[in-house]
Amino acid sequence: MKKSSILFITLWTLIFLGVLCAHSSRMARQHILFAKSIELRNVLYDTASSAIILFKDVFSNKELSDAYPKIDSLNDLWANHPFLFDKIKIGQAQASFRYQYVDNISGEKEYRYGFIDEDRKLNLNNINYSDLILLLKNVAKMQEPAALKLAANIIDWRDRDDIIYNDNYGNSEIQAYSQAGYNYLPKNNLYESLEEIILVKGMNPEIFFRIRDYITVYGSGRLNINTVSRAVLQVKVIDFNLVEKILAYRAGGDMKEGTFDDRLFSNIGMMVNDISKEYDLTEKEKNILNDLISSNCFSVSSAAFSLYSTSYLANQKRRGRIRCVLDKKGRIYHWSAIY
Ligand SMILES: [Ca+2]
Ligand SMILES: [Ca+2]
Repeated sequence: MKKSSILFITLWTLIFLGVLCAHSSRMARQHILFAKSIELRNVLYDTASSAIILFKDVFSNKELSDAYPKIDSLNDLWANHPFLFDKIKIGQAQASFRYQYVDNISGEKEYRYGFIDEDRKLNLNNINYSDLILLLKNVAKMQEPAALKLAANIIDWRDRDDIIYNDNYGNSEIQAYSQAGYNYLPKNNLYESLEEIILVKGMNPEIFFRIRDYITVYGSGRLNINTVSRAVLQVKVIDFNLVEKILAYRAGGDMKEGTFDDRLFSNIGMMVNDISKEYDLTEKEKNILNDLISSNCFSVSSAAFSLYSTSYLANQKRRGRIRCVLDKKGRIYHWSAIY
């Protein structure tokens, strides 16, 4: 009897100890995971700080060493420089400012290391109705009637009035949103983030994913002719041959973007002259360009830049990503982290 009760107590003690052990090892694991997520969060913050310092350095060096410091182009250091922007040491961790670039001449995709300028994209806060329709038709592959409606809705979101844009009957935005089952109204103010466009009536994730690389809410509101992408140029210029000539002029003899022989547009007023040195422009093409130049839609520099960074903790698979939009002075307009 005595023996069996000792056995009983021993068994229970063992079970208790076992449970205790399992519990504390689980606790310990949770502690380690928690510490690592704090570590990752710290690394992401440190990555953002390093990015801003590196970025400001690149531009202060550009002021000193670049023959055209006021011009931002695809062969600048900020656009692609693996030595500066890949495998950046941040304490025990490592970060990479990598993004996928599509060459506008060959259509080939490649990874580049650095920043993407926002002034190569159409600005949601000043894009006009006809450009929006073209963007939705060309890039989002929408049919004309649907593109017309959505373009109007995108403008209605930011315009101050409550009347549907370009509507013959002067129908109300408020009525349209409530009839479609939305429990909110158009903002009637400027877009502050890119994702805000998802709230617009008729917008869906599929359309958004197709156009998101070509639209922005940051930057000067003018298109940097040295960096603007083919799809955006096609919306703005329309004439296919003229788009080809602008891109070919920019890419230089090797017909590749972001290389040493790229040609810069240094003065918007000289664009027609510059292109004419390499390619014959028809009278129609010259008129198109001159109209665009006088509407003041182009510039030769960029005012905002995006960073996509992936950080890896040392010797681990854990990683986090940040997106950051900043200007040359290091002012941050947007910051988000994905753990
Ligand atoms: Ca409105
Ligand atoms: Ca080139």
